[in-house]
Amino acid sequence: RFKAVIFDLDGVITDTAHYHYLAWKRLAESQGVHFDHAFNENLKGIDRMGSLDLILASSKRTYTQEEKLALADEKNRHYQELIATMSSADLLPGAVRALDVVRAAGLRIGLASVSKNAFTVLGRLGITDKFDYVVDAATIARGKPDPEIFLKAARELGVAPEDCLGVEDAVAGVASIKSAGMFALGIGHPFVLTQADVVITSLGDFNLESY
Ligand code: B16
Ligand code: MG
Repeated sequence: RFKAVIFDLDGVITDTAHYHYLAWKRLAESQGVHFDHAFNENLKGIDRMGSLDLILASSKRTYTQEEKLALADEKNRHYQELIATMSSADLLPGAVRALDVVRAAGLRIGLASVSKNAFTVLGRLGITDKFDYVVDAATIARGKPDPEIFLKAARELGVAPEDCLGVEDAVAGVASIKSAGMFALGIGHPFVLTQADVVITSLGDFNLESY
């Protein structure tokens, strides 16, 4: 019944969430801010400057815009070091099979990641050519939970939002899909992704016919 499937990248196709965690942890601790996995959950799907603001809200001092940009840059350089050695071994279980099932069913395939490193990560994973359209995060004004990124993907794929299935692991991402008027498939836990229409543990359980 769908005409397109639009995937999130981090946490759905590959576990870059762990690399973001390591890079943010080092940055936060350099500013005297405690950082753990629970806090990292709040950052999933949130863009770079938005994530930095959430971290610095726990700092004792205030920061100028220039200082913030420098810190965001520092985090990104560390993140890029971490992802430089990624390969197809970093694909999450079921990811390639899900992409191939969608392709075989004749549906369009999009990628809606707010990460400005998404093209690099797709290249390292070796799956760039599996997508009909990849949103360039640099062209998006409002990050998730705003619907902009999923709506842009649908428009570029030439498919109406109600004919799209969105796949997301983050609370903010599922909210973005739902406010775009799409069907939301959550990857994770139903207690966390309460807004999703269906939640599965990983793409290993992806079954296009059942949504
Ligand atoms: P970058 P997604 C998001 O990607 C991540 O979930 C989030 O943790 C990260 O801060 C954001 O990308 C920005 O990434 O610093 O590389 O531009 O989940 O939308 O694929
Ligand atoms: Mg994600």
